[in-house]
Amino acid sequence: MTFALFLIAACAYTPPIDSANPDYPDTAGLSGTVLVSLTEGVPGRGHVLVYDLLNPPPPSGLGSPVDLATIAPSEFEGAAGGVSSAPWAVAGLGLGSYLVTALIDNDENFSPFFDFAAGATCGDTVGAYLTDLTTQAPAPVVIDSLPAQIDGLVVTAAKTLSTERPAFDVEGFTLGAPAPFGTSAATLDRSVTDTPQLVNLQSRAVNHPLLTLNGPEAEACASSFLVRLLDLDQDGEVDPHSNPSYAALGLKSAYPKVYLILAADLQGNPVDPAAGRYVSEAVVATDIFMAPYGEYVAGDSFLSPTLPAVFLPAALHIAADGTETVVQGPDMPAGLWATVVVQDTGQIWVVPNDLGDVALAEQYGWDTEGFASQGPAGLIPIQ
Ligand SMILES: [Ca+2]
Ligand SMILES: [Ca+2]
Repeated sequence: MTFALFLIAACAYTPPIDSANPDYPDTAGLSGTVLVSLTEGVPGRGHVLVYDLLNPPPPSGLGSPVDLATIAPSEFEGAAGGVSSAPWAVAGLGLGSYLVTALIDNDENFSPFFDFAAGATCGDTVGAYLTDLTTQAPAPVVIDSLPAQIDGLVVTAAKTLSTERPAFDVEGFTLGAPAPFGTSAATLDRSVTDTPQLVNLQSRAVNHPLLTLNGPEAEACASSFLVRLLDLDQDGEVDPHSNPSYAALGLKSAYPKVYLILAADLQGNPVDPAAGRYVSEAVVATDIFMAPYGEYVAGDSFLSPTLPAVFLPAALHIAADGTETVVQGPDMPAGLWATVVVQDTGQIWVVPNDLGDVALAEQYGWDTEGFASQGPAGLIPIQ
């Protein structure tokens, strides 16, 4: 088997298993209405996605849904170019706190069964069950006793995405500075701490029977990286990274977020899930976009076809029991690492993914040409 199984378990979308069973009483159900607000057209297929609050979806986490309700386009009532509504319901939930989100798949290319197709594309409308409509803050739904049934939850989907998912290839590594200023390197080295090491990502097009993404050159819905140079305190300077030890290195706060996740050892043997997860953040090298190289200032957001990210030889180890430990330098395991890019729209792309799974492609009769970089070859070696 390939790395896809690991990825699904680790960071990508997992097809939810609805454990609803009317004969099994100790579960909870949720139901309500989805309100979709569009400026033109009618809603496509709707998906209400339920997440564990402790494992939230991007951009605040890398969680996968624990349950899903699908709404056929014909179930929406309302006029074109206005507000439409439809009922939704899920069942079989356990105790816990949940986030409820909505994805209206207006271009009909969402599939929960393949990781590369299980995300919101440009033109889809997204939203959530909200605390209040002013702050747009998602509200947790708490289930503190079983059985339970909570009805009347209104999920509002009013944000139609104008950006595409950030599909990318791993272009290579440089030492000292982003390409073309740095020196190219064959791999990343966890023992090198005195010279910045960069992972260079290149956005790409996807032409596949289940998913078409424009390349970075497209005028609309380009599959570029949406870079935001955060300046939340509005002092004219890009804010320091929220992690103080990263900020001490001069790293800044910006989107996209780039995460490396250990997938296999250097020989390609997938990691044992029982050993927990290793996650390292590679921080976008914002300097490349600012003077003297670039033209952007704090607070700007713009599309870039390339994304250099600084690799720091440190990772968070999340044990199977949830215990978190930071490992640095040689204590960080050598191996092959997957890459996740998270935009602040919540859109993500993961390499490797099912596009590069040759066995899966053969099973479904898909063409694998052009997708080798989306398979195991796209894993990043860290020695
Ligand atoms: Ca879509
Ligand atoms: Ca600032």
